[in-house]
Amino acid sequence: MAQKTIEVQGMTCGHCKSSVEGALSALDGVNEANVDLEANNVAVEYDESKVDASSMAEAIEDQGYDVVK
Ligand code: 9UX
Repeated sequence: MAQKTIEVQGMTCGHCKSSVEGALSALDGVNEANVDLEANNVAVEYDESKVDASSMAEAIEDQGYDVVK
């Protein structure tokens, strides 16, 4: 299982946190997603053989947030 911290802009409240965590968790291969609102990032634990960084970024952007690349 791989781990990665993705920087995300625009998450300000608990609902933002839930949206991003929910969108990532819905992807096949994502085991765990945990948003840190103060740090503006999301820590993900995922299976590299099933999901990659660009699909995770896309899922976050679909929720209306900007991923820092
Ligand atoms: Mo509350 Mo988070 O309006 O965008 S959902 S700040």
